[in-house]
Amino acid sequence: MGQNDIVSTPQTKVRPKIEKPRLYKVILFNDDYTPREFVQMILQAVFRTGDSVGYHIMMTAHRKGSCVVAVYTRDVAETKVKEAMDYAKDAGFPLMFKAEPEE
Ligand code: TYC
Repeated sequence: MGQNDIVSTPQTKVRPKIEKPRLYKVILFNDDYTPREFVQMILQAVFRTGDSVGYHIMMTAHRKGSCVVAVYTRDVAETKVKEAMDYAKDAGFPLMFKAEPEE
């Protein structure tokens, strides 16, 4: 490089665009057949709600038709929905969960 060459620093910074992972809510739906205690057991075993939160989620679904259980990344939400519905199916109950993307 010659003595009079100008070395300029780049004016633009490279900022990689990092997208936040989309979150999925797990929704619990009411039905007329699954016992309340069984719903609570699933909420505690699969979604780690604890006693009191599990009871309130179950009762909200019972009274209003559905209730958001929790929010996860897509993989976790779908795995938990499958686990919960497999438990219910094995026990012969029609309990329904769905994973839906958040707006
Ligand atoms: N409705 C059910 C009953 O009376 C209990 C129940 C609650 C079922 C919530 C599903 O998501 C549910 N046995």
